[in-house]
Amino acid sequence: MNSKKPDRRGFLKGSAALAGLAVGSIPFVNGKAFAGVASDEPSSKRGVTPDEPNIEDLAYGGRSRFETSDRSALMGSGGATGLRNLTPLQDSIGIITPPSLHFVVSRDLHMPNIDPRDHTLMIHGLVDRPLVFTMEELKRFPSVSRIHFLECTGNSSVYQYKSMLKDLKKANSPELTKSTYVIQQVHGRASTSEWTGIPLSLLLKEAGVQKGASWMIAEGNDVGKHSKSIPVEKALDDVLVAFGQNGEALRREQGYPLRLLVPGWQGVNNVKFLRSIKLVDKPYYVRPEISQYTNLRPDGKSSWYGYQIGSKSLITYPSDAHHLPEPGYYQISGLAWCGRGAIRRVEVSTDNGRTWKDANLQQPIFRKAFTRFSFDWNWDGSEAVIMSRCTNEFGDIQPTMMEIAQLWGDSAEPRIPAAEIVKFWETADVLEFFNNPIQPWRIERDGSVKDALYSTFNIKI
Ligand SMILES: Nc1nc2c(c(=O)[nH]1)N[C@H]1C(S)=C(S)[C@@H](COP(=O)(O)O)O[C@H]1N2
Ligand SMILES: [Mo]
Repeated sequence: MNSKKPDRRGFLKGSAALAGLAVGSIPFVNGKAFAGVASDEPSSKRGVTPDEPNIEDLAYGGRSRFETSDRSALMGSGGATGLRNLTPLQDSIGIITPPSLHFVVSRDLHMPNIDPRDHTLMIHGLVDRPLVFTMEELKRFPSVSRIHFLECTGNSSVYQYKSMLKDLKKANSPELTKSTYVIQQVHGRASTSEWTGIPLSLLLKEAGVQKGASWMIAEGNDVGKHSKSIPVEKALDDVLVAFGQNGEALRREQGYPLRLLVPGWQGVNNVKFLRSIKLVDKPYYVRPEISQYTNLRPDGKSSWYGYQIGSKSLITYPSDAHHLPEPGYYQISGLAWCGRGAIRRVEVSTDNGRTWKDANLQQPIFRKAFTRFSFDWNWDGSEAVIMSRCTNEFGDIQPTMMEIAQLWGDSAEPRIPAAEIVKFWETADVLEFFNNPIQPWRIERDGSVKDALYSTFNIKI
């Protein structure tokens, strides 16, 4: 799955199109990689299986048994309760995350198994006509499909890195340590799907939002009744009441049969198993927006109500799950996204941030969705630090980890003095947010790839 060996002939044919690449001087992937298995071996040894699929394979298809990429379940909890299964971004292909690999964050260990015939959505509070919809009624409304990323508020935080170290220490398994990667464990709370649902604005129009209603409280039907305050302005803008994901019904772990999809906003807003929307005149200070999912400021207070995910990019290949077999040509590939709009530009540095060059962006580019970028690179075999940074359509540039602390909050909030940033992250036992740092990966001489960001903090667990 992680192997990215280009087919030699196909590659050479296409190589004329690679601008700026001195093709003649590149030691391409050498031929032995394609020698395959000696033909006198019995077919059973070559892994050849009978060609007849069984009826279950055809009724609802599964992947080839040779594909093993998965959402690891063990890591990432750091002792917190709930479900956390992380997208293997190291294996990501294109921009869409298959439902089976979409990350899962649920604050309950329980997961509702809802019969859609029993499920209803109530819209009430400050409305002219309180309404209750069955799933059947909801599906009669005109629906839309949109490609959007979903990212957990705490993705890519130093806290997640600490959690990973804690989990590994607890498990005390060298095997596990070897197969646990920063790209998945720290960054894997982000996925992109085509979501299908009804614009919430339509349903709110049906109910008639009253004048004083400035917020809505969305509530899910899980044991903990996960709830979130959301401004009506956003609700009327681009929020969906979604029942579909990548061409099929939502998966159970993604909130079957109905969830809120709040494009570009932190994951916590995207209430799964959605059963109630109450229009109100102020935020309700519910648990996930008060005691959790807020930033602790240096003055001990918490910064409250940050919503939008900033400009963010990440090289997914090569990353710390990969190994480069030899010097030569590699296509660096990665994902960029932003909660405010479309990605306009991605730059890549292969010399530890000294110089930057534009990457290619895969078209079409969707707003508030993963954008795939690629960059042709000839690795000369010496130690190299590679990284990407992106810019959105408004000119917002992805920051470094050091810059993030200074960007926190607005003028009303104290920023962390530059000299105290490192200490703050190393010692604060909080889940920090607005985590869109530039992620450097270090390629070592032996071809191994290491995280060159989180591991530089002196973290004691
Ligand atoms: N009902 C319910 N909705 C929920 C949650 C939850 O625990 N219960 N977790 C929230 C959080 S914190 C995140 S990051 C997203 C994750 O969505 P996913 O599991 O579909 O990836 O769902 C949000 N919606
Ligand atoms: Mo989350």
